[in-house]
Amino acid sequence: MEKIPETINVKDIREILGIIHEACERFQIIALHRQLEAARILLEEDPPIDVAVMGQFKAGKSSFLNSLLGQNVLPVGAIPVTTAITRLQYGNKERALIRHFDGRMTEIPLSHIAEFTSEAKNPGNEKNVAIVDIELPSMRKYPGLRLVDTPGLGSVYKYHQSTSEHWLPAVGTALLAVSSDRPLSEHDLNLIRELTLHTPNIILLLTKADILSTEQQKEVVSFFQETLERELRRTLPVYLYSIKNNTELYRNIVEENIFKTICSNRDSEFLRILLHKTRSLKQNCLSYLRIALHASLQADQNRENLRERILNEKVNEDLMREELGIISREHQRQTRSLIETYLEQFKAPLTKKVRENLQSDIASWRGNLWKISRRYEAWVSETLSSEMRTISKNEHQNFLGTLKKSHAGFSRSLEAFRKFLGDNIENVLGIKLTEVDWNIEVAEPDHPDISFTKSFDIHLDLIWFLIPMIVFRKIFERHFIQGIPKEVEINLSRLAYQWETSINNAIEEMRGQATKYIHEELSTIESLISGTQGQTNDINKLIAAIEQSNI
Ligand SMILES: Nc1nc2c(ncn2[C@@H]2O[C@H](COP(=O)(O)OP(=O)(O)OP(=O)(O)O)[C@@H](O)[C@H]2O)c(=O)[nH]1
Ligand SMILES: [Mg+2]
Repeated sequence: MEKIPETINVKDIREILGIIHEACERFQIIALHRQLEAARILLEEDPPIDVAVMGQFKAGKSSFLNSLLGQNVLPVGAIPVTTAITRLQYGNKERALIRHFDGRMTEIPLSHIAEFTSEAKNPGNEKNVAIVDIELPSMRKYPGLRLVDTPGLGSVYKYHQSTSEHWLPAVGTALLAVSSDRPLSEHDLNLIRELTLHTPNIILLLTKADILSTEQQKEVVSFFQETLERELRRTLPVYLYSIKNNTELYRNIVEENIFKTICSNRDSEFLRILLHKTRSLKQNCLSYLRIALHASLQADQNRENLRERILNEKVNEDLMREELGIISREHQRQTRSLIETYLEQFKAPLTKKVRENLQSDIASWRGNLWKISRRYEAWVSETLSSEMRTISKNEHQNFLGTLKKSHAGFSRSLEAFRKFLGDNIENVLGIKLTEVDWNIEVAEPDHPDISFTKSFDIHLDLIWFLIPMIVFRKIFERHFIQGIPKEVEINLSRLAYQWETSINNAIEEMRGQATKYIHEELSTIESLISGTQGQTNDINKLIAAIEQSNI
């Protein structure tokens, strides 16, 4: 007999049933719904213990119950009869309540129950009877119990079998009726296996014992035990019954050993049954969850494989970053010399032009050396700034070589990346990556702010008061004019430097765009591949929670 550990209480059962319920909902374990519902009803409604008589059709189930009650309440017959689950419990007056599948309930006189529970009057359960509840004063002798008559198994009426099987998870104690003329079939063994999931109490009832001699009865009983031992590795109590011979004797034995025992320990029996159902649910739920876990692990593995095959070394983000970095550095390095080389052609004509202008302008400048020097500085600054602005405005399109080349480099690199990624996705998943416009916008470099600053080496003008201009004027004029080529060179070089900074910044900006494209694309793909993940953890948590329960 299954022991109830002292530490077990209803709270623990409620808790584990809650977890099992959650698991069933989460993973659609429909197979356990009936079992879970049966346990929930026991827990929430504390109903009487359902002592159900089950077994093959025509085994004498209904006859046995009538005989027990000393009253012909249930319809019996030589052909398959019982068509609906019929529960009998104590009530101070006789009455019968028909519960229909649609929730309707009707009360009928007890004498009319065959209209609803027999195949002859309710063929194929056309009246949609879910359960018939009968209340009888004679049930007073079985307090806390409900006797349940069930449709027989194995007859031509498949509906009878499915009705009983559907009800099975609700069973409290099972009396398996086996007729003396058909001792223990494969059906009976299967029923025992099934019952084992739902109740700790299975008792064999050898009905129609009158058709066997005492010797044959003994033979049948030992045949039962041997078969059970061999097939199921267990023994079960066996009781005899007959409505024809020695009925009184059989009834007393059955009442004393089965019914009285249950009635006098109703509460602990009830808890034992609930505990059995809960443990069975626990085991079943665990085995379903292990299947789910297996599938989930497989899915994780598949996802990991997919990930590796799609995001392989060719579409590796770090490598792409590196490649884009190389492209930008390679071109940025050349920007300055490219511009300087281009500007070379302006040097001589510009020098010539500025010199000539200075020559003609300087003759009219008056004042001492200090004044003429300031004038010179202002003149050079103004003239060259304006020349540089003109060159910058007219020629800057010719400075953009490295910008254009790096744009082409980035675009090629992105295109190759996108192709590898697309090919991988197509190979692995068989789907095409949608075309996207991956053009890098050419960043327009800022126009540098061109302005000239003073660039004298020797500050002769600081000693202007010592120098008589009347004598040295020509020398200084020559000195200023000779300084022009250097001024032109410095200005052109500065122009080149300013454009270099601006262009290289633009290249850098394009590299940023390309890196961002790649990052976003890979993150998207990655999250799509691993999007469905997360079940493994949840399943493991549920398994652990169920295993930890001390039920
Ligand atoms: N000889 C003998 N016949 C019995 C005994 N009990 C029942 N019968 C007969 O067996 C037949 C079937 O009895 P039921 O009680 O209708 O059997 P059941 O198991 O309820 O049948 P279903 O409801 O169709 O599954 C009837 O003809 C009964 O008279 C018994 O103890 N001895
Ligand atoms: Mg019957």
